[in-house]
Amino acid sequence: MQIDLKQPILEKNDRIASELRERFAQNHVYVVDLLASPGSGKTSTILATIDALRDEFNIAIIEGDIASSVDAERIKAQGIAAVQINTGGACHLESDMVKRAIDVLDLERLDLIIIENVGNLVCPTDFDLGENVKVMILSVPEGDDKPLKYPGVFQVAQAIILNKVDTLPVFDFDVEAFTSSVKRLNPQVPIFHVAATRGEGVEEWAEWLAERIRQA
Ligand SMILES: Nc1nc2c(ncn2[C@@H]2O[C@H](COP(=O)(O)OP(=O)(O)O)[C@@H](O)[C@H]2O)c(=O)[nH]1
Ligand SMILES: [Mg+2]
Repeated sequence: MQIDLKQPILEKNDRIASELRERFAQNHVYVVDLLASPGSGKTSTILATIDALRDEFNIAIIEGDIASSVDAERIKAQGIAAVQINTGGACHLESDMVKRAIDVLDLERLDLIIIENVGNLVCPTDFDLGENVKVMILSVPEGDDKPLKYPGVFQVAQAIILNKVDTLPVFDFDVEAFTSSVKRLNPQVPIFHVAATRGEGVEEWAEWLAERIRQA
C-alpha cells in the first residue's frame, strides 16, 4: 500500500497560507519569501534592502533556519524587528510556522516583512507562505548552470537577484548563458545584478520592491 503524504501536507499548508494572505492584505503588509542556497547572500541582501528602504517603510524580518539564531541577531543589531524560526531539521518553512512567528509582530504598524527561507533551492518552492512574491537569489560562485539543474525555483520566482557580481572576474560565470536559461524558464522575470555586501545594484532592486509595497 502506498500512502501519499505530500498532498494532505500541501493542502493544509495552502489553507493556512490563504488565511495569512488575507491578514497581510487587511493590514497592508507586503510580504516577500526569499529563496536561495546557503551562503548565497540572503541575510546580506536583506541587510542592504533594509538600509535602502528603512526611511520609507516599517520593516520586520522572519528568519528561517534549521538551527541557531545568528541571522536574527544580525538583523536585530540594525534595530529592526526579527523573529527566528528554527525548523529543527526541516528543509523549508511552512505556513503554520509563519503564522506562529507573526503573533509576535505588530502587523498593523508594518509595511514590509521579508521571510528568509531555509537555504535550499528545492523544498521551499512548493510551499505557499501567504507571501505577495517569491524572490530568489543566485550568487555568482554557485555557477551559471543552476537554472538548468533547479528549474522549479527559477520558474516560481517573480524576481531574481544575481548576487556577488563583484566576484565575476574570478569565476567562470557566463552572465549571458545564465540570463538566457532563466528567460527560457520565466520570460518576464526581472534579474537584478547586485553585490549586497558593497551595496552595488541594490538601488534598482529596492526600487522595484518599493513600487510594490506602495501599491499594497
Ligand atoms: N564578495 C561578496 N560576498 C558576499 C556578498 N554577499 C554576501 N557575501 C558573503 O557571503 C557569505 C554568506 O552571506 P550571507 O548573507 O550570510 O548568506 P546566506 O547564508 O544566504 O544568508 C558571507 O561571508 C558574506 O559576507 C557579495 O555581494 N559579494
Ligand atoms: Mg542567512
